[in-house]
Amino acid sequence: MFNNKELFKVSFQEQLISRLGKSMDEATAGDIYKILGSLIRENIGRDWAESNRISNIQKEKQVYYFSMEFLIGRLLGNNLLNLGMLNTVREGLAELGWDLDEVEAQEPDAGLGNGGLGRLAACFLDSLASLQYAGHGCGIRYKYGLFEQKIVDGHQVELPDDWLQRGNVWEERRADKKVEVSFWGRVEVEEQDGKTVFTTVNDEKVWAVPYDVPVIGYGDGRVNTLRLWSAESAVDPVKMVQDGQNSYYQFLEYSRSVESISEFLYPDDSGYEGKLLRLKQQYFLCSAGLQSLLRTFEKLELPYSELPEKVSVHINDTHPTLLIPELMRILMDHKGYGWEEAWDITTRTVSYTNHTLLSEALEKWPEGMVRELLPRVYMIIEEINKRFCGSLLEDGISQEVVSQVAILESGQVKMAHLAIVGSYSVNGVAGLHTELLKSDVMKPFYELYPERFNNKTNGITHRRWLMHANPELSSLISESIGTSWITSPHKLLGLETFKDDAVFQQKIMDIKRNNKLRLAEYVHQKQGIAVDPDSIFDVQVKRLHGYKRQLMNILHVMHLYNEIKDNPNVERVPRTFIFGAKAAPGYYLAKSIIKLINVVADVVNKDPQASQQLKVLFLENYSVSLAEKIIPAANVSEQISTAGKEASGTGNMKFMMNGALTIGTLDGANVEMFDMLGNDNMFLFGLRSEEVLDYYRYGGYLSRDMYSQHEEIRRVLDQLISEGPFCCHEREFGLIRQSLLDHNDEFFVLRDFMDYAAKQKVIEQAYINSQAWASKSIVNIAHSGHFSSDCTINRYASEIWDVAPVKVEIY
Ligand code: 26V
Repeated sequence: MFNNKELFKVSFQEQLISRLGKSMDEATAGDIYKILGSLIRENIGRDWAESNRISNIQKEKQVYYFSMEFLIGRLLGNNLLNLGMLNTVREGLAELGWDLDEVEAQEPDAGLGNGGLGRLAACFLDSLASLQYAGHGCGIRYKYGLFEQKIVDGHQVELPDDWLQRGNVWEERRADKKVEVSFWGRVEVEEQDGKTVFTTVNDEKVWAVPYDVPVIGYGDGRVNTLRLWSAESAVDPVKMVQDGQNSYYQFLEYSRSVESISEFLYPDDSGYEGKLLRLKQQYFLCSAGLQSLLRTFEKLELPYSELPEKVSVHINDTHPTLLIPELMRILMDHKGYGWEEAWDITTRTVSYTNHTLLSEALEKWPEGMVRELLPRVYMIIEEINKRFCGSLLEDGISQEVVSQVAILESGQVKMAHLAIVGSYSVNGVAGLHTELLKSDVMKPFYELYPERFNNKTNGITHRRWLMHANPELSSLISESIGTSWITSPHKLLGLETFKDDAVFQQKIMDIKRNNKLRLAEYVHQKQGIAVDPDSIFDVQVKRLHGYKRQLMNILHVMHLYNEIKDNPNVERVPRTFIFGAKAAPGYYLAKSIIKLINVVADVVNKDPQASQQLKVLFLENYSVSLAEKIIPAANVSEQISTAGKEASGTGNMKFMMNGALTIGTLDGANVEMFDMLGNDNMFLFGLRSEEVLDYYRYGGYLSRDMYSQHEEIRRVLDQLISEGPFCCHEREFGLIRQSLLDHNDEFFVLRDFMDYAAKQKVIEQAYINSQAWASKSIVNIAHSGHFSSDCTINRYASEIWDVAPVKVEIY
């Protein structure tokens, strides 16, 4: 039906009448979206069922990717693309008087994630299904996703993201598959027939109800499942109230507390302390997800010793680590296995990805909190710790090392330690990150279990980030090298032969300009600011964090402003600096940096002289759908984190794939980009990670020296607090200044500033030679196939999970 335009138009109009009782001229964009969504759901129903059935009959190994975050964004356009129906639907709708882009914009973003980690999970789901792996997502159906950001008077204000308000066309509530999850209570230990039996009494039970979202692969018919769990009250209100002891008000309180479990996504906060509700969320996901996958496994009627051959459970960071003691609990308390056997099964089933080197981001929970909320799980963690430490001491490992690696230490449960001890694979997300895990952050563990550690450099799905976000570029690529790159993204390398082809270069430049025009139009409509499409679009979009150094970028903009004011007649290439970033609600310094960006933007954009050569934009509410608009329009990609701090970065890959050139440090996956691109095609600057580490270890850096040695630095730092163009926000900007001067500039902003400014000058010169620039841009696109998440997922599949693609034939 979707392959034939006329048929599509007829069934579309029929559905509109039968479901909504409306004709085409009465329908709103929201109606069109809803009908289109439900048509797709109907259309894939058979494939979805068939994928599940085939999985069951063929008894193939299943991968379950557990993540507290899936930052999916919108699904309509990508689903149509993967089903091969995008063009038919676009044309059909156009003939019915509707623009598909406008219809797509009706869909709220599913913002169930903070940033890189959550978006990675979403890209992985797309690749798993497109490569025909039986790999499913397991997460939480938060009622509220990551907050919506408004900028009011230059400040960030957070609003709730009520994304489900108008329903969700993609999800299917599966009440028949609900499971019970239990909290609190007390563990009773009894001896029965020579066996110790553990029973938790007086616990509080909640229902976990799954909502299934189909994950539609590109091309050949596999539809996997993203199962999102929602918490519902598990007691019968009539019974509870009739029981007498529990009043109506107690019932309401209980039901509210249950529903709060899946109420909202926690923002990734640098000053975050373990919150009870977050721990509840984590256990809720682990327990519900495990029970559900074990139910499926049990249909195979195999002994649990074969679980690792049939199931791979992957944990996205340590957030789902409670899965390890939970699986032990189920195997021992419910399936009758002894400790050794249960431990063997568990550690052969679970694998773990680390996503951060920042010590403050390594999860720890107060022991008392875990003990009270999850008494039986806590006993198991204690036993894992006791056996682990005991065996190390037996092997002659020193007490000092043992306390470094212990799971329970100083009244805390260290989740990364539990994850490493309880899994068979630990991976970092870029080469440098993995090396730093091995040599620094997780060194004692690497010495104990070297074979467990491996690298899997992150990736991004080229279907969303190139084909869907940049259709013109995709068409040009297919016209030039054929379409095989779509299923074999490394074939983008074929573009390199066009790097000196003037006609091709011109086409690349035209496409970029069109994308810039589209973004300019969006900006004009949102903010009323006119931007010059021939200026360099220089973009930094990502979460706001000290180590990502948006501060260095905006200080540099202030410096450029000063230069223009000093020498207004010097000719410069006009630049538009574009920022997009959410700061965690409790991260004061990050929020002050947002304010600074907005103040600078206001001053620069309103200055009749400077605004000819310089514009600054802060785009509100950075999200997946906004990223899809911004990234294809970028000329320069800012990847400027302090070396050794960004585990990988994935924005860097998205920009590269869309032909932007990177100014960056040798950090995260930038290192691997540089290995492929070299100095000709990437702009490198700043300290190397070893230098940064040396400074941390041995000292030797005084930020005040930078202030006294460099007039340019002194001037912008003083402008933060003095009368002058950017005045007067002394209190807020004073703190920014203090972080640089009084707290010795933790992220080496001033240390790298001059080198950064110099590289920016090189960029300006390079941009003037537009053909050479286009040529570099082509080289970037050509090499970006390496960063397709298809390549990453193939490596996870063969090197960690030991699974192969399974073709689903639909008859
Ligand atoms: C921590 C917390 C703590 C409190 C509650 C919510 C929350 C959510 C997330 C996190 C940890 C975030 C770690 C993270 O996002 N790492 C990023 O992972 C990307 C994918 O691997 C990678 O590209 C980025 O470099 C890395 O910063």
